[in-house]
Amino acid sequence: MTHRLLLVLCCLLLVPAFRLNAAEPTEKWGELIFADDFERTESQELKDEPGNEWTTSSDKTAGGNKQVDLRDGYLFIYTHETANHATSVRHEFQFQNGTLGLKFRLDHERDSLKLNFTDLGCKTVHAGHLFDAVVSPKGVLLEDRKTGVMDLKIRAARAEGKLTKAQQQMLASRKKFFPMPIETGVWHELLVHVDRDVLQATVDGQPMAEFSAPGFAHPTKTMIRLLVPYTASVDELRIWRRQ
Ligand SMILES: [Ca+2]
Ligand SMILES: [Ca+2]
Repeated sequence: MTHRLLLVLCCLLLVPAFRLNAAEPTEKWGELIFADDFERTESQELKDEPGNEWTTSSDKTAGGNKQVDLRDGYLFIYTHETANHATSVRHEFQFQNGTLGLKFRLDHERDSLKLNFTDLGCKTVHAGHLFDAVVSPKGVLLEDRKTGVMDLKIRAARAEGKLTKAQQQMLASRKKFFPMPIETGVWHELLVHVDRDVLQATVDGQPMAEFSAPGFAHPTKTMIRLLVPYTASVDELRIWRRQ
């Protein structure tokens, strides 16, 4: 029994802490409300089984084919050749202001990883879309979709090709791309800070994107969706709540 206890203690000590290149104390990001290091395996390798209350879109968008694979202590996400939509990997949480951190790896130039902040209870938008932070080998995109392309009235006008000039200008003001090469094939650390109407992203400790838009201030962010159109790997996901 004592040996087992020692083994457990040793394992706990060996679990790597969330390390950041920037020597910032994480305390100022608020209360840590969720952490996942993906140090587990499925009971089978035919279907998605990410565990820890993650859900995936594979039954709905890919005929139930496996698209989310726990491997070597991280989560590999890919979109099956028969899928009709980017794979979505979802977890509930709740904050108004807070920080989401994770490690990610993109293996190909076409790869990207979208962090889609969601509130399925928000009825003015399509499918709960509030805003996105998207990383790709070319840089980071920040986009308010709540008051932009996912607003139901804007979405309908867009589908009918009836956007006014003013609406087009408004949509252009809801997103910003921050170019910066992000090396493929290696792990990076991403932090996304949400504070009122400001969204900020750092990669490997470098503040590289900051943008303000009204949708970021939505009071209840209640779900994160990781959206992957090709492939992406994630690990050491953390969520801190400030408010
Ligand atoms: Ca891990
Ligand atoms: Ca696996």
